[in-house]
Amino acid sequence: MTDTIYPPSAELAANAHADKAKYDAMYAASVADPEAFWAEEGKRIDWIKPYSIVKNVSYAYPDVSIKWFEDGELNVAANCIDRHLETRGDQTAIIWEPDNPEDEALHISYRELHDKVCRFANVLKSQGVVAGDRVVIYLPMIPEAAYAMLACARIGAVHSIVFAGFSPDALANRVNDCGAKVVITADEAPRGGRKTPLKSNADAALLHCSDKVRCLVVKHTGGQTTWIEDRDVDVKALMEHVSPDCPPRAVKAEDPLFILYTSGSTGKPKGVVHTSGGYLVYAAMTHQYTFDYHEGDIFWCTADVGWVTGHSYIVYGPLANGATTLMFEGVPTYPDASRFWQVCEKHKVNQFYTAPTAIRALMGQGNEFVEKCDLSSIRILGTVGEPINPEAWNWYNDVVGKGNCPIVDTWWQTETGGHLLTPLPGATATKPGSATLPFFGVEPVILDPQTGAEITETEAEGVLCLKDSWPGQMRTVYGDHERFVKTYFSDYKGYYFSGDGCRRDADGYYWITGRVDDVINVSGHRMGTAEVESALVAHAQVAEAAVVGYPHDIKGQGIYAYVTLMNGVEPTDELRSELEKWVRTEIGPIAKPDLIQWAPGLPKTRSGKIMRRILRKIAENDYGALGDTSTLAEPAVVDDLIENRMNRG
Ligand code: 6R9
Repeated sequence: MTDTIYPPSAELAANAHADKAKYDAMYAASVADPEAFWAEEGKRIDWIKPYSIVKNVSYAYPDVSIKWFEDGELNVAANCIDRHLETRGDQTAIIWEPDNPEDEALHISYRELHDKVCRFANVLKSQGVVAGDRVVIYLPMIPEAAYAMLACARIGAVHSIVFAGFSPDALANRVNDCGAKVVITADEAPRGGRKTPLKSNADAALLHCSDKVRCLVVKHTGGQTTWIEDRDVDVKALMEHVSPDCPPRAVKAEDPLFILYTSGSTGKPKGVVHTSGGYLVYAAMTHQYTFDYHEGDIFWCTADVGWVTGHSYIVYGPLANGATTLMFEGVPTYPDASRFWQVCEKHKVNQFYTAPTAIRALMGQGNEFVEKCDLSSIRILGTVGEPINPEAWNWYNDVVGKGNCPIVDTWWQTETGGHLLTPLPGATATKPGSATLPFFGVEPVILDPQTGAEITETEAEGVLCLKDSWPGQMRTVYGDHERFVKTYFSDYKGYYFSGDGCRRDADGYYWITGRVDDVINVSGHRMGTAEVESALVAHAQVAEAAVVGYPHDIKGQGIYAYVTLMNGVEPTDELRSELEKWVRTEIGPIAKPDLIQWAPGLPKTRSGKIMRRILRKIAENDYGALGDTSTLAEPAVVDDLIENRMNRG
């Protein structure tokens, strides 16, 4: 099969930050002499104290240590706000589009952003938050989420955003793991016309946290909430009273900027730590090149700030570049399936960045929702979060982009801080479904999963690793450096292991084939199968559970749970819905199993390990090829699961 190739138009190449010749030359320079390359690129942000050491990295197991610009000092918020005041104080920094299209959008200028962030920072200080303290942010997609992030950065506090769709339990676990001093939340989160009671979720979570944790509440909808004197603080009211002055605090390049929890192959989410200097340089640089961002462009990333994509490409990257960034409170299908396109038309969006799951869902609604909107402002389309199937890619290209907008399929991770594999709009010919080529300074390698040897032939298939560091790389797992080393550097010594499988074609293009560990990707959200399993077995009537992913038309992967009930418990449809509800409340709606199959037994090795490989095959209806089943303790279990697969629902 030959792939269709879409080269950049001559016009785009001529006006872009990089054409092919520049990409080739700059890429070669970036890997030939990373120190010199990043010494120069580091200057794209302002330093209070310039760095003299650029890179100090060891991938050597077990003494992994990653430092960039380590003797430099800066302030991230000053880079995202203050340095723009003189030249673009009145330019819009953030356009906020509310859930309900009848409500008014906000245009927040850099000057206003400065005022709000300084006040928010002073509110944090008034609650005793000092540099190095952790602040959990549990907010909807409202401007206060960006103010809170930047306020933390301004005073050197470390934020940890918990996605507003997560349950009280998930919130409590994160507050406790990072030892947060305050939790910032809102009364309610409107989304798609419905309201989530965020404050009451926070109340429920805080029952399981130290009673010293303060709760800062943004009154957003004005909905009723309980109020605990001495613990709860009305943020907006206090912002009116505090001073609008808050000098940015100089922090070291390697001081943490944020912690973001993400799912791994074992039960407990990991607190991914990103630091200040390298992260900001990398977020800003990738935002500029990948989206070919130019002065005056309106940039829209549809992610939630609860995910890394929102951190790097709604807040830090765009604001460091002085862009206008759009923040959307709602969902793609409310009030109807044209909402994304209406917002693009209304705000004249130039770069639009979303996830394949949203593209597939909208594609299913028909072209008329797109065609009735004027999308002529859009120049670049982007995708992130999971592999995009060529059908969705082509629809995005033809129907949304009218064949004129390059698609940047960006492969990266919470751990990587910014794009690692991506086309550049003016430089890279694209192929539907491929994340194409490495960004500057990034050295991907494909290893044989069994031997760990690097496959040097151009055409290769195996696991995707990185040979050396880039400034946006995570530095550690919060509170557990050993886990960091074990997770990413122990399987393939000397490399960063991404957890993804990958193929490299004859042109050297990379094609991500999906996770090779027990992580599944549901609508672009990472779920550890172990997390869902431990939620299920926490139910009194469940004896055992095994969770795998299976192909799902819209979500990419769906969650398939095999559940063994306690002796004597009847499998009923009521119990099935109860378990679905149970997982929703234990973790959050995104973790609800799509299918539950009752399993009297699970296939295990003689040492008691569940053979998920077999369960995945059954979930995929691929039982002709179960592979080696000779190590099974009780082979009959498998026949039973195949026979009874129709009782899944
Ligand atoms: C940014 C983000 C990371 C995992 C990653 C991979 C998958 C992300 C992708 C992609 C194919 C792309 N992934 N982008 N797979 N093509 N363009 O999504 O971070 O939530 O940590 O997920 O998502 O499997 O390992 P995160």
